[in-house]
Amino acid sequence: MTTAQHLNKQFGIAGQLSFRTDASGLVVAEIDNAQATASLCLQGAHLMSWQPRNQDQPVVWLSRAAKLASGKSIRGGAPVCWPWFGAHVSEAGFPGHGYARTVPWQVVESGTEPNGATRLTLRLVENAKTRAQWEHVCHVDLTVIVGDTLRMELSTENTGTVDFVIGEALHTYLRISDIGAVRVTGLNGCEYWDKVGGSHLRKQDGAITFTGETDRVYINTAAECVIEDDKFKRRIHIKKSGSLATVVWTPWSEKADKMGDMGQPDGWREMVCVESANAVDNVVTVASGTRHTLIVEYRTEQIQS
Ligand code: TA6
Repeated sequence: MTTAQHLNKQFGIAGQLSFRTDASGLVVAEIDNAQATASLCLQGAHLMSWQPRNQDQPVVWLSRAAKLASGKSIRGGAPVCWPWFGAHVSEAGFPGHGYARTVPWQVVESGTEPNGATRLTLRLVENAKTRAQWEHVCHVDLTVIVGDTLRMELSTENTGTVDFVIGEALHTYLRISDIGAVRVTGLNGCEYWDKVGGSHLRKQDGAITFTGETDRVYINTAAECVIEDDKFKRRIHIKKSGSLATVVWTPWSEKADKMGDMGQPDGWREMVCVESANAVDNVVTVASGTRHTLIVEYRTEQIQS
């Protein structure tokens, strides 16, 4: 029996949740319920797509050039950045945004919520490779609850005897009509590290609009963000808890071309990242014997014309 067959037997839910083996050999969970569809690659606990049935367009964006491959990150979806965000503080050879998104996770629970949404929980599988980059003893779980809203809970439990510090993010790519036509609200007045052309501390004035590469880490903010998309006649609400940093990113054309996996033509114009994080000034100390959980809920709202 294959892994997918075992998972279908133990965690599958008829008419809602099934597991399949992708051509790459990676296992993918497919969620298809009355409220929404979603897919999640078990490697990295990487949610790749989410589309409520009342939406003409996906809400979570996946590059048309996204490739599933063992040990490689997937372009788009909601990559799990853990146990550090960005470059490792001292080890240049360690992967950017941590290793969690490129290692195996195992399914630990599935179920149906009272409102009919589908719940799936995965746990990062520690091994010699992960311990070589992170010596702390802990459990890292991701729970996704898929319905006409999407809830993601990234939980770090320190089961060891020593406190440790993590950086983390749900690095979510949201599907938009066009990067030049949307604005992000909710961060007015917040300080942010502008990472384009160095690293400069600035203050947000009004809504965020996009005219070029934008790579900002907003700090000390628990604010709900909204992506206002007049062309798609929708707002995407991003409400978080357990997170004090929000990252807003578009690579724009030159960086997108260099990355080579944003999908043609101009796939980069169809996405913006609004990432719920704990990073830079807002890394988190997880004391021995405690648990820290970062929670994000995404929902859409139609804009009446
Ligand atoms: O979150 C923004 C960012 O840190 C950018 O600087 C850019 O590197 C982006 O993440 C994508 O990173 P990735 O490792 O997924 O290519």
